[in-house]
Amino acid sequence: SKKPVRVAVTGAAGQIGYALLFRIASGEMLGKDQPVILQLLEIPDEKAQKALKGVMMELQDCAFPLLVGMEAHSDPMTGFKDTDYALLVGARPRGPGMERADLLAANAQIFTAQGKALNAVASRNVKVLVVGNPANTNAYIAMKSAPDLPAKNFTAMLRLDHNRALSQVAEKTGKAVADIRKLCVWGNHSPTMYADYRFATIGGQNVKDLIDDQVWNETVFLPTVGKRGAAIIEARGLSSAASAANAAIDHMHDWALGTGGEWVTMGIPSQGWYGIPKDTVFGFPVTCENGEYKVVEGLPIDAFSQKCIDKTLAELEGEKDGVKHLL
Ligand code: NAX
Repeated sequence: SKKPVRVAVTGAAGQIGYALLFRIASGEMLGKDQPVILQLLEIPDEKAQKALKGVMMELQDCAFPLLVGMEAHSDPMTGFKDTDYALLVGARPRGPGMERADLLAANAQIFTAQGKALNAVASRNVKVLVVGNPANTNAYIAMKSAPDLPAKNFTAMLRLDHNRALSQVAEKTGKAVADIRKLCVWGNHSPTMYADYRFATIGGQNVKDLIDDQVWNETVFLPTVGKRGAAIIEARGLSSAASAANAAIDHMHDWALGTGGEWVTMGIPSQGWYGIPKDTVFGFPVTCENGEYKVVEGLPIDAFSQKCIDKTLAELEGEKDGVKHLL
């Protein structure tokens, strides 16, 4: 049997953590033949640590055959020891009266410390996924704080936006989600993201021809995908959790085990692709193979798409500027 791998999850006692950990432990993320050791991180706060113990009791009660070890931590320097996969879910939410700059600063502190800890103690091949918002900028901060690790190993979650876009296209065309290929989402995990079905196909047919409605694209599709998080909060009274956890599973699963040539979206540090400045953590279409992602290059960018990409990029560059003095 395979050697166990170490999977660290921060914010383990939170909403997303509760929808995520059981699926990692059951093998849905890394495969039904891959034993895992969970390294669970929460803030030192007594209530959070107690809640974490409760989640661990439930994990234990599932008697997952693949769950061969489990640890509770409050310090990333111990929590990330030898970690192979790190899912950074915990972040500082925006409190009442909190300015954007305060939010960026509070999260910069968390992700600087976590980046430094990964740099010091994690596996040299650690694959990092940042879920906690602002996800792209938090991934950028962690990456910049871990100079001894490959920058390409730091990623942000755009997969929920990608999956939301798939479902909207399936609903609009009356086709099955499973048959949609070559869809992608560019940019920041925020309402400015640009979900792009120009290259998408369904059973060999062009989605653009099937829909053929730029007004729908601009006035229904993009706002629906972009504001889906807010719509979930409005309906459920709580932010997306199970769908976010599902997207995190998809992201790590595909990165580790490959996409068989299919496109998915990952937030990754740019190497200059499509004119996105180096190191900006941006959503790109990628394929994955042998544990590595590869950007789909050479796609034509029309004027409308360029405008959308410029807008989401400007937002990200603004966030980057906002944390520059903290790095
Ligand atoms: P919760 O508030 O339910 O849970 C967050 C948990 O993280 C809390 O238990 C908290 O104690 C813990 N935490 C905070 N700082 C920590 C630190 N420094 N180390 C370890 N643990 C820490 O939030 P939840 O609904 O689980 O959402 C978590 C994050 O995901 C939020 O930042 C949220 O905005 C973000 N999201 C990102 C999405 C994406 O697509 N990238 C979508 C869903 C979600 O909104």
